[in-house]
Amino acid sequence: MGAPDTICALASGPPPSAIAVVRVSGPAVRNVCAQLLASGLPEPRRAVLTRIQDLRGAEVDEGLVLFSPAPHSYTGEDTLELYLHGGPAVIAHALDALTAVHGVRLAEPGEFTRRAFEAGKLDLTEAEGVADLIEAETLAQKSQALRQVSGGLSNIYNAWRDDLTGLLALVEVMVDFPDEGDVGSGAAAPVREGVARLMIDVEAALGDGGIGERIRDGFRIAIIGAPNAGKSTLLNRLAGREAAIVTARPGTTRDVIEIRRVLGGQVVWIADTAGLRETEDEIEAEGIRRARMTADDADLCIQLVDASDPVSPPPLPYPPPKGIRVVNKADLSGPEGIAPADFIISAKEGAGLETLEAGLAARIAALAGSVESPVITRARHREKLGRGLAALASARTALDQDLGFELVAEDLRLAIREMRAIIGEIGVEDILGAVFSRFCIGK
Ligand SMILES: Nc1nc2c(ncn2[C@@H]2O[C@H](COP(=O)(O)OP(=O)(O)O)[C@@H](O)[C@H]2O)c(=O)[nH]1
Ligand SMILES: [Mg+2]
Repeated sequence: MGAPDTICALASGPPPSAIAVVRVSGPAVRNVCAQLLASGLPEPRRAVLTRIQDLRGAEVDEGLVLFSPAPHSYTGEDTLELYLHGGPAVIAHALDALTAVHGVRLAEPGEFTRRAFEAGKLDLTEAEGVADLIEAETLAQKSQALRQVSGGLSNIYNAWRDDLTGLLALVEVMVDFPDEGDVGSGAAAPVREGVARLMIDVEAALGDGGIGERIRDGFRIAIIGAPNAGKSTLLNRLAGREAAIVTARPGTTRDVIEIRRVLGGQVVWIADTAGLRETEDEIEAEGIRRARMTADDADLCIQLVDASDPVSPPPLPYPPPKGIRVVNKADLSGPEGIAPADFIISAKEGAGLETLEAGLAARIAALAGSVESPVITRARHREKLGRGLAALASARTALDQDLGFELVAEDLRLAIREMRAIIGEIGVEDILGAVFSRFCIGK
């Protein structure tokens, strides 16, 4: 295997900006310094002000540079950072000058972090945390990502892996020396206890209501109700724009329309859905099927009722706290005509909207606060942890039914594999591309 390419990229935001940070990492960094910096190779980890030029000697800019020699850098390789004036022409000239040096090319998205992962600077959950931190929009997303970057999840998964490895060692002794001492139910007891204890912890992590994923990806609120109840009007109000088409004609909304906003300190997706009614129309029927799916999947479901509609609303299956009964078109009806509701609004005129928003925000905030530090922040973790739990359950069955320690050992090995896959110790090739390609370039 030859030396890896040296990569470079703009690491700061799009120009123009006050300062642009260009990052270079790899074995050619020392050449870059020798050929492009008037200062030559800067003293390690010291900001140095220098003229930067291209290979023909034309000035690129004057700015600070920072050299971090391997292995004490983000990527574990020799790394150079250039702090330039943040104009598009400066950045373009700098990247041209860098890539003209032998062995230097532009970086792929996430390639710096991928190198950090491959150098063992970060495990996979920490690298995922880096991506989440860069994309974090709410404080809740930020603190969850930061905890993940600093090993908050790795510590838990590592501890489970280590516990499992300890149990496996006990079981392997019993496989290897079945006739020695008091092997049998007595010797199996600590294994049985260990498996039971781990199952409780893993079940608790899996039973978190998906809060970690919701904080990261957004909570979900569905608006459901009869045609013409004013669902689309309410969505537009909550969006602050005309996201959905509003007409007096029932059955206008056929697909699920979602808007994204911050509510109660959390990212929230609010979905407008097709009105629930019996219909012969194939497209509308599909819309209604999607409406039910969206509602099933939602954390909160606004069940919208038209105060002026004498027809009784369709069955609304979600009890509180998920189901929130909202009566709309209060402007068309005297207070005496209004059925009991959690909120009474006029989506068209805006009455009661602030109270409704505050109520939704409080419910979302309560949901988000219901789990202190979620262990699972992505579907990837949930899937693997679920498989780990299944392997533990199988180990318990093998112990209970005395099916032999070989089987127990095999199940424990499976569970260990799942933990190691979560932190990226094994089986990562297929997912690495997926994880890192979603990073921005320069990270
Ligand atoms: N008077 C009154 N009309 C409303 C109110 N909300 C919606 N509408 C009207 O009811 C009709 C149906 O609204 P729309 O939002 O399309 O209902 P959807 O079918 O539930 O999405 C439209 O003509 C709206 O202008 C309201 O609060 N008061
Ligand atoms: Mg509609």
